[in-house]
Amino acid sequence: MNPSARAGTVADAVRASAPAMLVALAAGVGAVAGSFAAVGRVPAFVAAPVARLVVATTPDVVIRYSILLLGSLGDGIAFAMALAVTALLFAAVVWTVRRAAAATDGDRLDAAVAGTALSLVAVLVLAVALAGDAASAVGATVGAALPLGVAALAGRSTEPTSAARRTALGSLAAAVGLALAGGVIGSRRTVPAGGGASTVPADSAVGRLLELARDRSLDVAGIEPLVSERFYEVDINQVDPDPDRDEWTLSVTGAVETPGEYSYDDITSMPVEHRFNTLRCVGESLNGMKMDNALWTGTPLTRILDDAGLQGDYVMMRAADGFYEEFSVSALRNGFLAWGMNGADLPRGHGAPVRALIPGHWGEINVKWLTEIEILDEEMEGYWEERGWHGTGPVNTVAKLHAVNRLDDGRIEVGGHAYAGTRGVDRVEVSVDGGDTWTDAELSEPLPGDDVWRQWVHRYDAPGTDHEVVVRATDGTGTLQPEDERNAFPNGPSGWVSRTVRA
Ligand SMILES: Nc1nc2c(c(=O)[nH]1)N[C@H]1C(S)=C(S)[C@@H](COP(=O)(O)O)O[C@H]1N2
Ligand SMILES: [Mo]
Repeated sequence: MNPSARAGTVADAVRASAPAMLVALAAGVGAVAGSFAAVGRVPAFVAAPVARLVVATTPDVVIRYSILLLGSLGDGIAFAMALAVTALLFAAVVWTVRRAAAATDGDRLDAAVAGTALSLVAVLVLAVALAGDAASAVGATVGAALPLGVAALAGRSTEPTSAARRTALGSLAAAVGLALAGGVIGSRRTVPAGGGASTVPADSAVGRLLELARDRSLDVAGIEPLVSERFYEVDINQVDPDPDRDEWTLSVTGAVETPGEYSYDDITSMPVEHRFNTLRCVGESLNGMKMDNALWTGTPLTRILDDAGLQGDYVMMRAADGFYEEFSVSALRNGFLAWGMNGADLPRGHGAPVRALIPGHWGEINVKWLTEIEILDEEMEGYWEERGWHGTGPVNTVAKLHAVNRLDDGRIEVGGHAYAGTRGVDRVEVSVDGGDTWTDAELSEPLPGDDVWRQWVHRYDAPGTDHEVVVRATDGTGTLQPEDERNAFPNGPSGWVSRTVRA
C-alpha cells in the first residue's frame, strides 16, 4: 500500500469513529456538569479528587511558583485541567463500553441500547468511586444520560451519514447546554468562600470593635478600611475541604504528657476573645494585595497547650486538606483558634470550622481547616519549606502604596497600609522626590491587638512634573525597613515601595 493510500485509510477510520468519540466526549462533559449541578464545588464533586491528583503530580518547582506567586491564576489553570481530565475519564469509559457492545453479534439497535445502558452503569460506578457521594454520582449519571439520549433520538434517521452527523451534533449541543446550566446551578449551590456578610448587633462586643475599626479608618479613596472588605485567600486546594462541624475534631498528639481530642463544642465553650489580626502571604509581591485584616472570634491556645503538657520545642499543624506546617512552640504559645470572622461564622474559604492564627508570622502557618496539633522533639519541614520557601518566621516590615488621588484643591493624596507583625508600626515616611527628602505620613490610630496593620496617608502640593513617590515604615523596635528590593521567593518580599506619579 502506498503512503497516501494508508493516510487515506487512517483518515477514513478517524472519520468513521469521530461521531462515536464526540458522543462519548459529550457524555463525559455531561457527567462533570451533572455532578457539579448536584453538589457544587465541594469535595464530593467528581473532579475534586482529580484536582488533588493534578496538584500531587505537578512538579514541586511548578507548585512553588504557581500557588503562592500566581495565586488565583495558577489555581484556575489547575482546576480547568482537573475538569478536562475528569470529563475525558468519563468519556473514555463511555466510549469503551459502547464500542465493546457494538462489536457483539446480533441486532444493531439492541447492541446500541445495551451499550448506552451499560455505559451509564459504568459512569455511575466511576462517579461513586471518585466522589463517594450518592447525590454527586446520580448527578453525573443523569448528566451523561442526557447527551446519550439526545444522540439516540437524533440518530433515528434512515440515511447513515446524516444520522451520524446529527447524533454527534445533538449530543454536543446537549453537553454544552448541560455544562452551562450545571455551571450556574453548581456555583449557586457552593457556599461562598469569601468573607461572609455579618449581621452583628451594634451593641455586642464584636459590633463595638467593628465600629471602632470603622471610626479609626482613614478617609482615603482607593484603600481598604482597617477591616478588609475583601480578605485574600491562598491555599493548596482547587476544591476547599468542607468538614462537618459536628463531626470535626482537633487532636493534640506527639511529645505531650496527655494527648487530647476536642470537638467544636469543646473549643467554642472555652473563654471567648475577639482579636484583630492581620495576615500576609509570604508569596505576594512587594506592593501586592495578599495582606488583609479581620476581627476574629476564638479562644487562645494556652488552655489546650496547658492541658496537654508540652514536651517538645516544635509543632506540626495538620489540616483537612493534607496541608501541614511546622514552627516553634514559642510562637504557638501566643496562638489563637478562630471560629468566627467579622461577626459571622468562619467562612469555608478561610478554614471553617476552626483555623489557627499565629501572631506576627507569615500567613502560611495560620493553618486553616485545622485537625491536629502534633508536638515534635525535632524540627521537620512543612509543606512550603519542602518546596523551597522560608515562610514559617515573622513577617517583614512593609508600607504599601495603593492610593494616588488628585484632590479638589489641587493637592495629591497618597496612602496605603503598613504592617510589621507583632513589632507594630511606629512610623511611615514618604518621599515625593525619589528618596532625597522625607516627611512623616499621618497614621491611623492603632487598633487594639498585637498583630494589626495601620493605614497611612500623605497629602502634598502637586509639583507639576513627573515625580517618584517612595514610602518606608519603621517598626515598633525602631528598625527602618530595609531598602534592598528582594523578590518573594524564598523569604518574602522586601524593599521600599515606589511609584512614579505623572504631572
Ligand atoms: N489548611 C491550609 N491552611 C492554610 C493554607 C493551605 O493551603 N491549607 N495556606 C496558608 C497560606 S500560604 C496563607 S497565606 C494563609 C491564607 O489565609 P486566608 O486564605 O484565610 O487569607 O492560609 C494558610 N493556611
Ligand atoms: Mo501564604
